[in-house]
Amino acid sequence: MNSRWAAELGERVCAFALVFLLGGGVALGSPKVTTKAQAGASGGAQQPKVPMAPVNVPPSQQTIPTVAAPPLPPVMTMMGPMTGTKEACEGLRSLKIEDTAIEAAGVVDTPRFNVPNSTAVYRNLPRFCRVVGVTRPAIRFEVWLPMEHWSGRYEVVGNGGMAGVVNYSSLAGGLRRGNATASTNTGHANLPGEGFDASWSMDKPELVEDFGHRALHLTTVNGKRLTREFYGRPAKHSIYVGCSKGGGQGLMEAERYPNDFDGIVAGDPAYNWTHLYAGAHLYYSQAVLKDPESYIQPAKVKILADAVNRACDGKDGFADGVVNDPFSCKVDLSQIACKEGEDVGGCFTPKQIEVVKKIWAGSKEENGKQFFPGLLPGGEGGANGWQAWVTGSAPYHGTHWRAADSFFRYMVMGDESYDALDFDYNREHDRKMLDRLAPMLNADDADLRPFMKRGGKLILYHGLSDPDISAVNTINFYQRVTEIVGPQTPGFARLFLAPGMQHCGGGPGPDAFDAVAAIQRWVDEGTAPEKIVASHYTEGVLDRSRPLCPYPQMAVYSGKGNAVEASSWVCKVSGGLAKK
Ligand SMILES: [Ca+2]
Repeated sequence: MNSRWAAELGERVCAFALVFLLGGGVALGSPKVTTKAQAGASGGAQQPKVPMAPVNVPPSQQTIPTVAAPPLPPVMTMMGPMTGTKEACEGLRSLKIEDTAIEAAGVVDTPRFNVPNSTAVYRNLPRFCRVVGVTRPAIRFEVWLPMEHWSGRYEVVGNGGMAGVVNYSSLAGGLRRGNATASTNTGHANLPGEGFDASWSMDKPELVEDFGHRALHLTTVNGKRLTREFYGRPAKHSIYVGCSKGGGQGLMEAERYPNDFDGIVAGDPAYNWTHLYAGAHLYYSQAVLKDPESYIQPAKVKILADAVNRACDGKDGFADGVVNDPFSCKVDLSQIACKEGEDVGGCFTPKQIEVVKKIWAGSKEENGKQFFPGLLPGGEGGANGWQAWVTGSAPYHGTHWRAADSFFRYMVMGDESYDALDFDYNREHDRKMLDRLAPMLNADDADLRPFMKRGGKLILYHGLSDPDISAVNTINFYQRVTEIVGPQTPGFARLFLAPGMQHCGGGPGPDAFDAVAAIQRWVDEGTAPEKIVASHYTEGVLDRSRPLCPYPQMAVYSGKGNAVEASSWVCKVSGGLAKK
């Protein structure tokens, strides 16, 4: 009953295209990274965590503004109050913004901030003016404005999962960079702790529109206005930073509102939303939940991960647990298949082998066209790997299923009793119900020429071991941009693939890197990133660094120097990407 798309069987042959390279030094012995992007769901437990936004910012960037502070203008504005002061902050309460109520505006003097209705606390914050507002109908937003040492920049941060909360973690990150920073809940509140909750969308198409693009755009515009009023001058530059849903929001902005930002960082982007939900979240779930025999017990994920590493880890020259080139990785799954009479607890049954093949192959339409790409081999293990997303701790606990279940029940079908396992994209009614959401949710128009022409810069990144959204999906987007824009593409848009990184962080590969500093340099100085150095920490200790390279290059060992240091690696086109 679940033959939605004919899954391609047969050996997984990773023959896409890519590559990376580069070298660069990272100071070994840096302090512990604390803002490694938080990858999604915890092992399919009851409360999956949503990938909150971005960010991979090294600790050095977290507490010290990266840019020397320009002097604040000691002038009275025509508006009255002194700019950048307590009075100016509190004066923002009376600012008139269309359809918007400013609920609060005041200075946060302590270095810590307690998140409302939460136990979360952010420390080591500089003094800031905190503005809280609501734009009709229910777009809640906050803007945090540094009281001193403003970088002159304006930053908007994105969301994770189904959003529904202001992203305080990323607000804190932007503030520490010295940026005036804004975040929105995208127009609805989620059920507490349920990051993929879509029940708010039931029969509320206007809220879906807000979630899809309107809330972030209006917050961007309104936050710019507040920034200008507070400092008495507009920001020199505006940037956007987000991962997952946040990455998709970044592409939505570049496509639909190209004048909003000078620079955009879009990580692991959920951009073709309806395809992602039907062709990945649901498709992978339909495979693993098809019948009790198809379910892969979480303890078996390690068997698969080990088989992948045996086949492909060492091919890049280093058996370090990271498959650098999943596009050249072929895994003979018969090696983990149960032998006659073997205890099935330690091997894969024929049905389980079929599930792995389906997930690697991805979903297809009836005509054979790829609907959404499959996951790449590598990095399946660990708490944020397949165990979190694909298998869950038990059937129906994987995050792919949790996401699909709520989305199809409430947003697609508007029927609380709907069972998403029954969805079939090849059935006309089902396809229509899904596709009607595409204009509101999808950001898959690869014609980024308006954004390029206004001088916009785009950094895309994606973890090659992402068990949520296949990195191939982002490669496909970048290739489409290149087809439209041509050889000028790297002059304004670059894609960095991160080997061994899972969803927005985590995994065996280096996952701590500062894409924000790279976009700021590109925007401020016009210097395009030739590489971005990524670091890997084990229990807070830096043990490896590696350059991330602009697609289609990949990092290749130079042949000299210590392989754990980024300076020993160069960026060049090779491996599976070179063959594409
Ligand atoms: Ca390796």
